[in-house]
Amino acid sequence: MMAAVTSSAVAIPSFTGLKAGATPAKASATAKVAASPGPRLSIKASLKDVGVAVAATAASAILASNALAIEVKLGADDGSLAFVPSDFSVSAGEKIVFKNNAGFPHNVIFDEDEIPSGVDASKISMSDEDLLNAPGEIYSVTLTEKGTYSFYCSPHQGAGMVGKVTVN
Ligand SMILES: [Cu+2]
Repeated sequence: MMAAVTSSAVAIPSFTGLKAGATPAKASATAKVAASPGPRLSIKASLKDVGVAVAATAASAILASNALAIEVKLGADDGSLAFVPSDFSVSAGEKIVFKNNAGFPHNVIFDEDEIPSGVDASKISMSDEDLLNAPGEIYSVTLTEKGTYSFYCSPHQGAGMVGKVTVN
């Protein structure tokens, strides 16, 4: 189990690192790097994650390397109320596709107090009344400001359906 956790957690930063080299960094994002806790914290957090998220995280990293997008399941395959993966990294400008998987309806709301300053939570979140009801339904968002973003599913926040993405 620990070996699987380590390899999946390392796969994501090394992949995003490759893309960062291929894509010129936006000048506006440069100032944010110093203020950000950086990717190290998120790697440590990922290492603490255990359970069903692990295999799915590795699969998502493979998907991302092919499609320049990361897919996040809404609801785990075992039906538990969770984002899978729940803690991940993307490159600035990489598309994040949230896809209904199990236990819906779900939505995706970014926490206005836990996103980089200057980012408008309402512009990256679904509407609070909007829900993804059908199997396979998706919500896509692209984040361009570097930093750490927390998000949750409003119907299931109390049940622990929360997540975090680090934009590098
Ligand atoms: Cu939900």
